[in-house]
Amino acid sequence: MFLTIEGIEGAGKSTFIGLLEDELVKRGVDFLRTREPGGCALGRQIRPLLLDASQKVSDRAELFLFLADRAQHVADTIRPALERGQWVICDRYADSTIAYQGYGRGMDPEELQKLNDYATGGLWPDITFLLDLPAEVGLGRALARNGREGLTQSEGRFEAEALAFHQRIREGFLARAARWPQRFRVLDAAQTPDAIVAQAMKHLEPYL
Ligand code: T5A
Repeated sequence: MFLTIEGIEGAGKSTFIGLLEDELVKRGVDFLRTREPGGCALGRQIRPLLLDASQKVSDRAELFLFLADRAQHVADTIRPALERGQWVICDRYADSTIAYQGYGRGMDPEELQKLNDYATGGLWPDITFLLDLPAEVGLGRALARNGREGLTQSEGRFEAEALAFHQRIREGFLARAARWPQRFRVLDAAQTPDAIVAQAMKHLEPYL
């Protein structure tokens, strides 16, 4: 089972995955939690290049850094875990590239779909949970958290973008969910974390 979690900034993915892990442990599921960017050794070197707000990165360079991170992550981490029979729970994956670099930055989503196919060798998730909420709510949460944790400069390049950018990304995710309804499960991320996870577990019940 290859499970990805997607959403705009501050949608609550990390919080959600933490609670989901607890539920899966209770049910004896053998899983690997990972994330993008930065889910493998090479990716951990790429991640600061992408997220540091003081870096000036062109749109195309940004795209290919995310794709390089993903290609290596699939090869080193995701495929081996799936081949061992583990579930893989990945915080962001190819849908993020199409939402952020496509709908957010204005690159052609169809081209990005093909590039992701190439980078991943055609590996797409079995289920994608989209944590959906208004961009201003998510951004407000993310900025408050970054302020508390002092991440503004070193990991805040995307949070520093204008609200309209994040609204386009939300619309992009929702457009993808409408296009692939069998893969996507859209969860209302304005609920409490416990309520969101309870809803997700109902979707996973058939696979447990
Ligand atoms: N990106 C990534 C691309 O542009 N293209 C790509 O291909 C990929 C893979 C990654 C950045 O890179 C971009 C997207 C991102 O901008 P990141 O540091 O990994 O950066 O950041 P994010 O993935 O955005 O994750 P965040 O950590 O910012 O957000 P989360 O995980 O969604 O949110 P979380 O759980 O930390 O929660 C944020 C705050 O809200 C609270 C939490 O306590 C926390 O303070 N919260 C809630 N509050 C109320 N109700 C709830 N249900 C809540 N859930 C959490």
